[in-house]
Amino acid sequence: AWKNFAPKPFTSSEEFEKDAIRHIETTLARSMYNCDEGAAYAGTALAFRDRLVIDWNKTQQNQTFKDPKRLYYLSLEFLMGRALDNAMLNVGQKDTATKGLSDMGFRMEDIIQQEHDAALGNGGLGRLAACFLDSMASLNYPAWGYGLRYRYGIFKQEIIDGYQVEVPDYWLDFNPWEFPRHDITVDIHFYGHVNRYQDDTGKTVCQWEGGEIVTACAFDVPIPGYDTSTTNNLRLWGSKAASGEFDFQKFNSGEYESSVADQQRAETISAVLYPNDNLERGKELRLKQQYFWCAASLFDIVRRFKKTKRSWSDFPNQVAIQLNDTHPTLAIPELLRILIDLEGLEWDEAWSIVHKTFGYTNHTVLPEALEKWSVPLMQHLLPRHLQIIYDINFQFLQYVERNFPKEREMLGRVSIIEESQPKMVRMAYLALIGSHKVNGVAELHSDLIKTTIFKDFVKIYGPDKFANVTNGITPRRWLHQANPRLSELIASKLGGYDYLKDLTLLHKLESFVDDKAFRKEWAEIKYANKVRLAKHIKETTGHSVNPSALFDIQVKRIHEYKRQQLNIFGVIHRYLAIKSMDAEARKQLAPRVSIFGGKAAPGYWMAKTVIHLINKVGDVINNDKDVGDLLKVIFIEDYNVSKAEIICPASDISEHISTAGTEASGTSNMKFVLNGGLIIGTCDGANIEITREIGENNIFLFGNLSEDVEDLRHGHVYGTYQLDEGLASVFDEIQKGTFGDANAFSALVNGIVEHGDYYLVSDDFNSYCKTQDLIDESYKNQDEWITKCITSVARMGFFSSDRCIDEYAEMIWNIEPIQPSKTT
Ligand code: 26Q
Repeated sequence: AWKNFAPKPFTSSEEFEKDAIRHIETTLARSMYNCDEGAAYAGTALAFRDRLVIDWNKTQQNQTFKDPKRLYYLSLEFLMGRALDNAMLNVGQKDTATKGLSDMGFRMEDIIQQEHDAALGNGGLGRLAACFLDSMASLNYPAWGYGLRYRYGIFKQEIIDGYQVEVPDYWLDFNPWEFPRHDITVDIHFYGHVNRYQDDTGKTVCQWEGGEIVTACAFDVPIPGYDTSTTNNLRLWGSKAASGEFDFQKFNSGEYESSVADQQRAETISAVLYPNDNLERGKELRLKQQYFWCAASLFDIVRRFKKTKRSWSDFPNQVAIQLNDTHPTLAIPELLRILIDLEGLEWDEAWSIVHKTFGYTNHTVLPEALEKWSVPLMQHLLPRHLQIIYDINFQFLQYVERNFPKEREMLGRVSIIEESQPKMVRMAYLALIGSHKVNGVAELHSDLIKTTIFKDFVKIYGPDKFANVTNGITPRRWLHQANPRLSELIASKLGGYDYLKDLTLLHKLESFVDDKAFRKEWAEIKYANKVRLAKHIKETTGHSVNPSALFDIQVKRIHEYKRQQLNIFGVIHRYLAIKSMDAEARKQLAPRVSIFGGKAAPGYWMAKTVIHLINKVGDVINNDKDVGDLLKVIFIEDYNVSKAEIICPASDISEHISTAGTEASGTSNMKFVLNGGLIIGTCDGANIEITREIGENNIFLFGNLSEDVEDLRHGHVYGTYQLDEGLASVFDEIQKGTFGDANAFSALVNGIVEHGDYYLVSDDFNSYCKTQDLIDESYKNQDEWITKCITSVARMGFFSSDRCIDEYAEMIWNIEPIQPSKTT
């Protein structure tokens, strides 16, 4: 029997110090004489990591032993942010470490901030995957994440002269949270050709030959759960050159340079995250990333299954795979290829296994975001997979033809292959056909996919193939860690922190809504959070903002459909109103700070123009003595997860103002309300369900409804277009050159005035401005305002990602939690 050398919980701050210092001196080989904050961070992280790793090993052992059905979450993005605070929360003993660090002359907040964000994602979809991992571990589900280990995450954004400049995000200098598994590798095949022949028994066999091999190497990241020892695994694949005979030959024959070039080409696959959010571009390297990661993950999953010596028909009873959007759709033909070409199963048998295994989550109805890949590219890169896709399509179309003999025109519409020039593979159709369930991410969105992009498929498969799972967020990071004082205040009223595990317990807060002392503390905490953000703004932009002003925040990726342009036009409108007021009228105004943040995809010119306009408008308004504190416009550079943790607790109002029917769900809306801010928003995505939960008196809704959007757009193009008067005055001001060269913004203005106003900015402008005025009035009555905030928080329990994961587990994955092992 092995002796148990597992590190015990720290019994004192001295013991923590001893451990941290040992790591600094031995693991990092650094002297304590020049221990800076970076070293203190490393020592702290490694000391906690030691504890984490023990639970991780035990969890994996326990899961191997019990061998339950597991869930594999395939996502090209995991937007994890920082890990240390979360590790301390889940391991426990943050207080002990805080004391220890303080004895060493450091403040815990500063040490936490030393960590580089793990930014392997663009926005909502990637952050959702990270919240899901947190919930799956916290609820003891046997679940793994599979992703790519990008060397460069989402770029860092700098604002120079009002323009976005992209800087590479090299984040792997020191990453104590990943464990390279040099022994876990998979060889991945690209290019080549398919050799089809008959074997001895007369059976047709396909062999994929030639081409090139790249090796996938596993890097594992522990995912600790809250208040449980369950620690799940996130496996990220890095690419490197295959070390086969071939390369040695090259090396020996003196082709050193070309063998190094091969090496670099292989490493390119996992080099960089594509920075597009809700936009697809058919780049070969992106398709290579997708296949590389799907093939490595499936090989790993199948290898694990095969160790248990079960029969193949048991596969869907042991394995559930969730596809986070269409990015991992190649996993479907890949599993078929493994079962048919490598394991010798018949088509029907293989197909039945495959479609019971997969579930597909759709995150968008925007046509420009639906993934399509050209058939010639697919033929070149993945010849065998293209054949399999054609086979799937053939079987599927036969089925449709048999069942709907009178609707032959439907065949072209639902075919996986779009008959364009060149032909294209429609990935969403492939994902849907290859899965047993398709889900949207909020009620409206799940309804919309059934009536728009997947309408024919509802007819073909019936409505039961479709489901809704409204998104959620983890309350551990987005309440407890981001807003520790609010979390503590809530715990003091609810008698502990159980609500962090069952967020619906928040409802008990409603009985304290009239409690004077509670309300006072609530207001003080919001103020303190605004001071914290004001400090950040001062340090990063040089601007001083008044923490007593109304903080109005819109932070998210910059996209026309999210309508940051509506917001900034509204700001200009407000500015013009202030300029035309007399001193008396100005005194009546509630001072406001309009805060923006978010990245534009580097190639998205219109989005970059919006950033430029926001900054130029800020330059003018912030320096206008007439306006003073009444209005400030701030653009926070490089919005990311760790900044969101400072920003979300500091809002009075946040903006979720997408054109109705375009934002699938949104999740920052949930983060802001959970932190005691109110929302101005459209009837879109999860805003609708937030309204239903918190009550319509507690949210500021405006604008046209999703069912009217189509007619309005049609009217713009075929009717006589009427620009909103208020918006016209804003455009006049821009045209005058008030915010610099008007030409710089002409595309933005013309898109609305001349090119059909696709996102209905003008249609919603008046309603938006009036609603903002309503907010001013409402904010003046601080008593009522705080009541709204407390009531809203009390009713946000539904939006925990724990609820969300339980719904997936029951409705889609058919998996159960397993008890963590008790042995020490
Ligand atoms: C596709 C092909 C090629 C390159 C990039 C992409 C790509 C990358 C990222 C396409 C889409 C994305 C990201 C989409 C996304 O974040 N969607 C958001 O998902 C959230 C979680 O469900 C929702 O809350 C948001 O409403 C939705 O916009």
